[in-house]
Amino acid sequence: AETVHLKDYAPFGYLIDKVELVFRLDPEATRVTSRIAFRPDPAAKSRDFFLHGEKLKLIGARIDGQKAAPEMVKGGLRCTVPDAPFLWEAEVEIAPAQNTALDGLYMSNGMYCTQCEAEGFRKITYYPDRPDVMAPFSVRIEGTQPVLLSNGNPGRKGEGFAEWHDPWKKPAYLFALVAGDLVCHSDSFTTRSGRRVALGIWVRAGDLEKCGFAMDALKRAMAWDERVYGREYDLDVFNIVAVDDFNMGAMENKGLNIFNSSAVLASPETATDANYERIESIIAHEYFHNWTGNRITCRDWFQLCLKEGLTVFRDQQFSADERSAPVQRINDVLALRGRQFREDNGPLAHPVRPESFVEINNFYTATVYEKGAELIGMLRRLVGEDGYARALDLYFRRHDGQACTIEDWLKVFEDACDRDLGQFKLWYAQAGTPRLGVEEAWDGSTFTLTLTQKTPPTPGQAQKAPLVIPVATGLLAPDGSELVPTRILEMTEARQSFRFADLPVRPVASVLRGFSAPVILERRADPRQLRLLLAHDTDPFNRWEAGRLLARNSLLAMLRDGADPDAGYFAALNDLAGELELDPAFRALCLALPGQDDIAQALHDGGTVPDPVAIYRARRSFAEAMARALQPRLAALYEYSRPEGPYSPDAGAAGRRALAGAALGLLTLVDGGGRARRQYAAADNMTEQLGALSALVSIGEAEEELAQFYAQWKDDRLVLDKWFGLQVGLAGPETAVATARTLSEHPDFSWKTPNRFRAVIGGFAANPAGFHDPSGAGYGLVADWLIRLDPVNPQTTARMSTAFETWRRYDADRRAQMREALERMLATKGLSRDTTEMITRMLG
Ligand code: DPP
Ligand code: ZN
Repeated sequence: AETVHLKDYAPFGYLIDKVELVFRLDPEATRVTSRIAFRPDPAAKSRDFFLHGEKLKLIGARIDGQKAAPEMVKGGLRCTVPDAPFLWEAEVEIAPAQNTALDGLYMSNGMYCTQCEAEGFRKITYYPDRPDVMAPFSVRIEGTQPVLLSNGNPGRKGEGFAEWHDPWKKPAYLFALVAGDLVCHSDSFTTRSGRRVALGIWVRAGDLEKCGFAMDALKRAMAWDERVYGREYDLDVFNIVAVDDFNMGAMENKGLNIFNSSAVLASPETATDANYERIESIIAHEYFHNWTGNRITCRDWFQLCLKEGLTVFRDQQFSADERSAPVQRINDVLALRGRQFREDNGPLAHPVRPESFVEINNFYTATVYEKGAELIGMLRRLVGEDGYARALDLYFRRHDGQACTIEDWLKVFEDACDRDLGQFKLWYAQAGTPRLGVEEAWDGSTFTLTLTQKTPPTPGQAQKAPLVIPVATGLLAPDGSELVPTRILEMTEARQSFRFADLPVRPVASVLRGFSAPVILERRADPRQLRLLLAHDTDPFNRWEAGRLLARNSLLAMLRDGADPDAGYFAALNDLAGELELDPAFRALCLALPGQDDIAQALHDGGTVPDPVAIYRARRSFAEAMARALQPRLAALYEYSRPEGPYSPDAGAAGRRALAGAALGLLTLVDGGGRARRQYAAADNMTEQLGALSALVSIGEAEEELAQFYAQWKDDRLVLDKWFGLQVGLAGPETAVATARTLSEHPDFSWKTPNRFRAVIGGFAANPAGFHDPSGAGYGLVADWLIRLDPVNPQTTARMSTAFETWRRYDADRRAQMREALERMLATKGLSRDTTEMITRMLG
């Protein structure tokens, strides 16, 4: 397979004035005719008329009405064309019912839908399928389905057809079409300049009652983008369609977002608080793309973070505003550390703006998205809120309607804020997580912090240069009062000292407040200082972080030296958990333990080979000790935190349920399961039903409830995913492999549906105690399923192969077993380009 390089970018030789498409839908033989008005681009050097096309049957092509004779080449066609404006017409045939890869035009439960990002449009017709080619599209759909949708504004409509016109020029990856028997949850939004926009969420008949929350989130997102970024919506309609078979969360097609049904549908009985929160953030994310992605798009796929990093940053800001900012920040950092740090410290590490790829779908990664968002956050910290606002205004003014690069993005900051960002740009080019070291000195009145930075080598990048790192820092007095409020220490060198003069006492430093940069803080932590920060830090993130470090250090000591759980930590946590004025959602986060993978990485970083089974056991006994030490407190929290009255998904009520749920999870480890069983029986919402069930599964006492849950929910796909996921995800080391095996033989394991595959195989692979079973059976099971899925759906297979990315961390036996599994997959005949690239890089 060929590698594509950023440095080889060359513009296409032609501009497109308009695109007209006609679809005559048929599951086995859909006809697509295209009429495309091309003209030579005076600014471009190349006159290579190459159109992408894959899995297309060409019926015929004409240029200015004359039969054309294109040369069929790998990945598309070439043709001799006039050196003047011309009309290209082509007719192709495709078979959406045969398209199991869910890329291009495909079918899901009898409904037609599309996914074109990144390179799916070339499976629909011949086209310059690259994001820097933008054009206005008109679409006519002919089909018997009652609902026929495409991008833009609706045009003529009649028996068996509908027409759509999108006035905004767009790249082909934003094209969408939907045809099916759908019903609509409608509403409207009036923009601040007074234009009325018709909003629709399109679902199957039985799901109509589950659209209200997504609609409400959409309207809040529209208002927020006007208020905070001055961005107004720009079409007469905005439609969202829910689809059961979908490779990702959702897609921001212009005016016609297509969503995985798991990211839209919610009712109190079927969705958890976490589901509601995810729906709100994905709805906002896709909506925000209308400006950051659609109006201003990417020049090429190497610039993916231009739209994704910024749009993730914007959706995180939105959630922080709509909910609790500290809780949002902690959750964002947990996700970053859980996925991006893991990626950035293994064989798949790559820069936020990669320099080469084989399959672009493999680069929709935590690094591009989540680290990409962190870079925006750092920029904002460095130039300040006002500078950020000026830069964004300039970005929208200067680049509307263009396909841009990271250079364009940074230039608006340089121009708007009069600042050189040459060194900052390294963050986009250099992979790996910087390690930030901290040394302290005290001379009786001046406190000196010496910071060091070092980024370990990553594949293809042995040497690393120092980065600009904004280190938000404050100082506390030993009595817990704040001596010096937060200031940004701007680090630009490998080693740098910062002085705080004229202090009355030696302070305790609170470093990297709010997690002001995506780095690993390496600091020998004195437990007394950490307990002080846990009790008193004015920065909520660092308060939480102090507790997390105490828990982690205690777990590491248990695993390395057989130490007992840290009673001092439990006492401090007990006090914090009882602070009634503290946000319940925040307290719930403080009661959560570091994850198993987090501990494995910490052991590895400290030079100890992690044993996942030992980690599982240590974590369990730590949790039991914690439950016993905090029992009265937890019992009270469980009793009094739960909100009263009918279920509401708002942040306040969800936070109270989260606190009660955290208490229940711990109490169940020591109370025999009585509380959980009672809660399960009484629950009237999925958050409490699933919370109780999870607690019971964790202690292996859930047989009856699991059977009851299945009987109650077997006809609801999204809920059944939870039933599968929870069993494979929570099973202990003795039963995990057997559970996964049994459930993968279950008649409801419809493995071709990505959501179900992710729930069962992905859920199991994310259970370290099962996946890393010493027999190697866990690796074998996952590898077998990936080999089976690959020919059906390469994108999802490649994504899930990352289960193996940490293989070098483990002992010789496990390493050998994982390598063997990877090599077996790689040796599979006909393995997709997607999966081949991922495994090759992991073995590399
Ligand atoms: N649908 C994906 C996202 O919104 C890709 N654009 O991030
Ligand atoms: Zn996105």
